[in-house]
Amino acid sequence: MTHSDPIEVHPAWLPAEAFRALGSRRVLVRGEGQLMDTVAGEVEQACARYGGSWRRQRQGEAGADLDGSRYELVLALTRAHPLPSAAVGVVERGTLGDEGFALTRRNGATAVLADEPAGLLYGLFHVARLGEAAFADSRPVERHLPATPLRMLDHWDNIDVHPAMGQVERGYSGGSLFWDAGVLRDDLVRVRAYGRLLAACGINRVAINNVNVHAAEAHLLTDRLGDAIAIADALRPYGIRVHLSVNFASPIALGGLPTADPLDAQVRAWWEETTRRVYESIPDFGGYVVKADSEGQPGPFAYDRTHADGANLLADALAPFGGIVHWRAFVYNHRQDWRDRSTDRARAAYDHFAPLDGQFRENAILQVKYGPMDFQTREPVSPVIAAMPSTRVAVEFQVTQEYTGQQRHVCYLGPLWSEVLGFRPWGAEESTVAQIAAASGGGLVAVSNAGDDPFWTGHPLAQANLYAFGRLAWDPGLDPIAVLDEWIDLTFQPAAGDGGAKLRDTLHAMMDESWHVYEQYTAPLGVGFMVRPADHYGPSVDGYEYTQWGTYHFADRDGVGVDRTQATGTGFTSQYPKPSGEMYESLEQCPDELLLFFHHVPYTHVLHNGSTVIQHIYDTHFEGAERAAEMRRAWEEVEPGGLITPALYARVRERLDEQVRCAQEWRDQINTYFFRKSGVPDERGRRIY
Ligand code: GCW
Repeated sequence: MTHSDPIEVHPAWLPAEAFRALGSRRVLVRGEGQLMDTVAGEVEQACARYGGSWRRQRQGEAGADLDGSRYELVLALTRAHPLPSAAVGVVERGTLGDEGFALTRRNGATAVLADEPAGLLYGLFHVARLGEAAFADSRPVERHLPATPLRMLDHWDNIDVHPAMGQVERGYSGGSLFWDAGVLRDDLVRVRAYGRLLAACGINRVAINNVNVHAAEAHLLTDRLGDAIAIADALRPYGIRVHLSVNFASPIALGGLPTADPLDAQVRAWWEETTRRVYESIPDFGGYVVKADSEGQPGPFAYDRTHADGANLLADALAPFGGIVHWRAFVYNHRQDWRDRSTDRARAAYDHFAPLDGQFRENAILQVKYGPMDFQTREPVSPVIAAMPSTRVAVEFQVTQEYTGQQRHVCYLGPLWSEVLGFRPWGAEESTVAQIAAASGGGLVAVSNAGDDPFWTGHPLAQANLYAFGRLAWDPGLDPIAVLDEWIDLTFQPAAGDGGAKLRDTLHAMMDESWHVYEQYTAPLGVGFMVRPADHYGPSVDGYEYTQWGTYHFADRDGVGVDRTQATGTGFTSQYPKPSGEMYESLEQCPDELLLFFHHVPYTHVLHNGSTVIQHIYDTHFEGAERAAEMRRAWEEVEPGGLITPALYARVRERLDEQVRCAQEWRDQINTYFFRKSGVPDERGRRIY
């Protein structure tokens, strides 16, 4: 692959250079199975390129040349027999689980051990991440186990180009990796490469089609199952299992039944038989994802049944095969009357689902968006996460930047996710969101941002978000800035050397706080939205104010914000346990960044940071737009070369122009709007229109 041709697919965080260190060593690979073949294939390629040598040892095969001491890197299953000497006594067999691995270095050899092949695959990519450091000094035994076995991406890809939503709903990276205008792509090489990238950051499941399941897509379950089979075949070598989003009304649409009632015997039989056929062709099929009774999608309400009835129907069909149903909690009234101040969209998921705790089958997972509204730049953690102790709960993030700049703006989301994952609803001594999701057996899910764009993600720097989601799903305790560093070093490998230090500093300067910068120039203090309706890009302060969608800010001449308190508002704060509920209820304790999510306050209200709300709005908007301009200045100083190809440089540059323009537009519309509403001038006399 040349790096100057703009239509070449960008290698993202797996350029050949990432394998230089291991590819120039003597490597022994020990173990059988499809994933071991993948590991061996990776090692073979790397050694062919960088002059190393490698040997695959088969089960039971012995010989002088197989003594581990001849090798600088040994990748072996703990059940390997005989175990290469470098790997003897490193870990006790059976303690690393299905996906974990152990790594150590002693007597000049690095050993990676795993109980199962998937663990060695993750171990191999870990060695790539370490680069030369994997072969320097000695290392005590490190054990790496994922926090949760469920680390999943949802694609919102359509088979047919949807008239309003296009090939990929909320996709900003070109077309779908899987389908092109109604047909499965004939060449799935890119899908395999995608699986490789995902495995290298720790993802192990992908739902391939949009949760809004339209007519053609519903057929993936039956007569278009071939598409899913082909995609599963392309992803399987990297340990990734395929899931399908299904339409709840499928028994009617596909099965010709008069009903989709979850308690109807024929409906149950239809799902059982359909599911059995899926497993006949895809034995490692992951399961179903369902958006039901939400934004027009069919669901159990049509038959006076509950969401638990709906989810359990599918769970029962999947159970004999070890499959899972992900049932989404994104359910709310999208035909609200803006005049009605008692209905609060933020309350909806909890109101619908909390009473159903304990009613879901063991293989049903409730998939909850991280915030109560909809992937805003700033939201409190959804109260549903702490409200369902007897339910498996998965937390859902959005890697695709629907509300965070649509991959035209630099917005590194690692810090947002890390904050959510580390939040403790019951207070300082209690579980974090990440622990709740893992302990409940729910795991983490995110909407993918990848497409057929040559850079995968539209904005090349948005690759970091995909990488970071995988890494945080594997280990939610990682520092998101350290994860960014990993991504920089892998993607722009020469940056790891001296010449790259400046590039790394530049990327950190642009990206570390980019989420915060984006927050500064968009909707203030957690109030959310203020985006252009429909496409959700760019400012439109009142765009949603008088609509049916339930996303209001209630600004008038005196103040702004949504009163969600128990005392005087919608009572949403009562959905939280102590102490988080009390913190949000109290005007004094509520964190500034969420103030307008929970309270309606006068413009003169003084924040913890000492500023009034109105002055804070002006200050953050001037500052945010200025910091976006600084990002562009920083990038202008980067010199294309090495892995910063001219095409990549130009793509980032062009997007920064748009970010700077759009940030100024946000600044001016927001500042002007609030100046006109409040009549309060900027203390610093800056230009407001
Ligand atoms: O964020 C909203 C999007 C919809 C999406 C929905 C969902 C797939 O605007 O496009 O539909 O969320 O999560 O289901």
